[in-house]
Amino acid sequence: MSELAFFLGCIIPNRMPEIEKAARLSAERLGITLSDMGGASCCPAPGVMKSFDQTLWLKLAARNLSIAEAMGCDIVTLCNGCYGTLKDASMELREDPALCASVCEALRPKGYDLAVVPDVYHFVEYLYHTYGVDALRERVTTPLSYKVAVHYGCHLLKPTKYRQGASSERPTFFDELVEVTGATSIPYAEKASCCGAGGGVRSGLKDISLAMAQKKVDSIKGADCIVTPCPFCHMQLEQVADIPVLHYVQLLALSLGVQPGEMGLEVLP
Ligand code: 9S8
Ligand code: 9S8
Ligand code: COM
Repeated sequence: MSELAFFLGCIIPNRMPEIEKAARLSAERLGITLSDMGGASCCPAPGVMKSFDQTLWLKLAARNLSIAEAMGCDIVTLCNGCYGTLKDASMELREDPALCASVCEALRPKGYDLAVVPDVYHFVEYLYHTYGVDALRERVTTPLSYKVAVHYGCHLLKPTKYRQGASSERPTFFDELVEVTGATSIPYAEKASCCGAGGGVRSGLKDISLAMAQKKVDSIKGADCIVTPCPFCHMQLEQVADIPVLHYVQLLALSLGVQPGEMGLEVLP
């Protein structure tokens, strides 16, 4: 089917390779080709780099976009933060041709260019809006029966003007994707809150960051696991949760018949 440039970011290759494995095995079963982006750097992280230096943030993001452009591919990523940066940068460059021209001028001497700005998708967004929930449902071979506390994370939903589909205040698309696997998404009080990791809070204000994660997790009752689309939220919630935390692609892979051991997982109780 479709070929996409696979943007891994920093956390997955460095700390959570099991998520990459689950994504590759899932994509294979879904007929999606994920092609590696040679020379890609940190996206750079939206809540950190963009807050300090917008111009440098945009140039580094544009360099990553240009790698996908040279491959002739749109980009897909497994991280909310990477999605936030690459998607927002792609939209800012498209909306402002003069800005795009000046960024390209800086990149060209280094061998990078952006004649066409590629589309950027979060993997879950691609599955929902492009691949389609019905097509996905047809591929599920091993329906799961877990009760899942779904955590969206902030950058998947905002800024709303650059996000496809339904309202970011009461989103349902990710719950629907979770339920396609046979799992049930259960309600909980702090479902819409930030995990406390993003925007440099985890690095700069450790106590506040942990308290935010704790408040969120404490409001989850009766779930078998937490499912997120973001490796940063994942690492954060794992510190305080007493139930397993899974990236969506891990849940998906299980429902597509991948054995837990093939992707470095132990079976849930
Ligand atoms: S890259 Fe560097 S720090 Fe990170 S994982 Fe997601 S956000 Fe983009
Ligand atoms: S880390 Fe991932 S997307 Fe964010 S800023 Fe609020 S939530 Fe967790
Ligand atoms: C969070 C990314 S996924 S950042 O910390 O806000 O940049």
